[in-house]
Order: sequence, then C-alpha cells, then structure tokens
Amino acid sequence: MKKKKAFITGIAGQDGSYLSEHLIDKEYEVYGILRRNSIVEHQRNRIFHLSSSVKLDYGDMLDSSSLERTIRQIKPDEIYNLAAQSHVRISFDVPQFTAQTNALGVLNILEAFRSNCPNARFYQASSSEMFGNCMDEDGYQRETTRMTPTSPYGCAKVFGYNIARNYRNAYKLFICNGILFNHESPRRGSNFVTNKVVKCAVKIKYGLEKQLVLGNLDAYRDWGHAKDYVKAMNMIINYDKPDDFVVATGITHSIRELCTYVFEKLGMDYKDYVVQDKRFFRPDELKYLKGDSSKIKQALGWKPEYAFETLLDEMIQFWEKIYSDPSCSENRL
Ligand code: F7E
Repeated sequence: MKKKKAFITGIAGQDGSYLSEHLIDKEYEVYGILRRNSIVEHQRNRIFHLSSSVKLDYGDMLDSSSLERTIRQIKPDEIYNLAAQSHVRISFDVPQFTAQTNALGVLNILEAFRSNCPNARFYQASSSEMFGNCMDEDGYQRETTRMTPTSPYGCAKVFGYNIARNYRNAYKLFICNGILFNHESPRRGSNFVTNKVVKCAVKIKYGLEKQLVLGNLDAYRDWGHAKDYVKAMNMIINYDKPDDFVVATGITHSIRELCTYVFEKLGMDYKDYVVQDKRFFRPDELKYLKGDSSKIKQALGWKPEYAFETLLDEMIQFWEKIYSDPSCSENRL
C-alpha cells in the first residue's frame, strides 16, 4: 500500500518531534521544513535520532516561495502547521514578528496548500491562549467559549484560527483546528515555566544553582503531555469531517502548585529557593485555563495517558539523569 505523506512545519520543535515519531510508527513518510539558524548544531537536537527517517528542507513561514515549492514537490496527504513564535511573554517583545509568523504565516501556507494540493488535509495548531480571560460559567473553556486574547501571541493565533475556518467554508477545503491547552515534556524549551522549574530545581538539588527566579506564581494552567497531544492532532486530521476540537486534561494547577510538587519530589521546600522578578511578569496575564475536551473524547475517543504528576515525574527523571552525573556539563546536552 502507498504510504501516506505528512508535511510538518515546526518539525524541529517539541510537538514536531513527537508528531514525527508518532507518524513514522504509523508508517507515514514524514517531511518537514527547518528555519535557517546560525548555530546549525542546535537546529535538529530534538529530531536528530530521526535523521534517517524524516526528509528535511529549509523553509520559512514568511517565505511563501519556500512553502509553495516544498508543497508542490511533496504533494502531501496531510499538512500539520505547527510552526510559530510560541513564547507568549516574548510575543510582547517581538509583536510584529509574532504576528507575521503566527498570523500571516498561516495565510501563506493555506495559499500554498490551496493552489498545489487542495485535496490534502490541513491541521492548524490553535491555542488555548486565544481564549484570554474568558471562560464559561462552569469555569471551563471549550470550542464555543468567546475569544478575548491577552497577548500578541494570542491575537495572532485567533487570526490563524479564523482564517483556517474561513478557508474551510469558502473553498470547501479539509481544514481543522486543534485548540491545544499547554502541553509539556522533557523536550519543552527551558524558558517555558514547567521545564524552567524542573530543570532549575534539579540543579539546586545538585548544588549547581542557588535560586529560581520566576514571574507570576498565581496563574493557573491545564498542563498535559505533548506525546498525548500529538496523537490528538493525527486523530483530528483523520476525522470524517473537518472540525475544531479542544485538547486538554480538564485539570488545572497554579504555578505555585507546580513548584510545590516539583520541589517536594526532590526533598525541598520551594519557598526556600523561589524568588519573583518583574521581568518574568507579562504586561497582561491570562489568569486561568481549564479545558473541556468532551467533544474530542466523544467524537474520536481521545484520552490522555499522562496526568500532571506523571508528566512532571518524567521531566524530573530526565533532568536528574543529566545533573546527577558530576562529569556532565550543559554543553554536552
Ligand atoms: O507560562 C507563568 C506565566 O510560558 C505559563 C505556549 O506553549 O501554552 C504556552 O503558553 C504560566 C504563565 O506558557 C514564569 O505568567 C511564571 O501564566 O510556560 P508558559 P504559556 O504562556 O501558558 C499555550 C497554550 C501556547 O499556545 C503557547 O505557545 O507561567 N510564569 N513565571 C512563567 N512563565 C515563564 N515562561 N517563565 C517564568 O519565569
């Protein structure tokens, strides 16, 4: 049987790497684009082990010609648009770059898809950040919750979500949105709060760091494992009809609770080490996220395998393995 072809933007990121592994296991041919980076060694860290199984080209969401060319050559069956400037606080520092990549970039790739392989299926990585501080009366965000984003990142993602829906309706294309809540793993960039807390707490335990500097400890997030969430992406794109789905665990914790759990696991009290600094606060904060994923559970049978605790345990184990070895230097990661 002919193998399905998947094309992934953002393939070198946390989600791109887990999605590639999942699709390779499912016998897909996997293609992706990488953005040029001055430190070439860092570009493929997360997908280095997949080098012989994924086909990579240089490309950029802001360079329509690269998107057109790769899509024309590959003629994929499924397109996963995961590329983004994904850091919410940094989106306040580089709002225009964020809007160009996360909003106009979506339009660029939709156009390349529409002109070169309109029979393919398209997945857009939408985000719970689009909801901002809106929630339903029962305290959950779901597919029908109003969107009032509180960051340039969230505003750009709302555009991406809406233009995806507009192209689906206007041109009858198979386009779907996964509205994913926070999802983490040992592969998460260490300037996102989960990995920042876990990595630094482990370093403190081994005497390699003295304190952990954070921003707001009282925001709440619904954290799942990226491995569970990439499976949802593949289920969503293979559904009978193009539709939009919230992907979340339905359980929320504050950053303070995250710190408490991680430091306690390592035999410490977070209050002895955590300090706060204005530079890690956001000009406008999204205070509370808790997603209702009943729709994807009912329609597609998705359910997460990891809980908050097992996710963090895996991350702690990952960093402990590295820092418990005295000969380990960060340069060797
Ligand atoms: O922040 C608070 C911060 O940067 C989580 C992205 O994947 O999920 C992610 O966005 C919370 C916020 O993720 C620090 O204020 C406190 O309340 O890990 P984060 P995020 O902003 O929720 C959504 C769904 C996406 O789509 C995004 O792409 O933690 N916080 N102190 C801190 N956050 C960071 N990064 N660093 C701190 O020192």
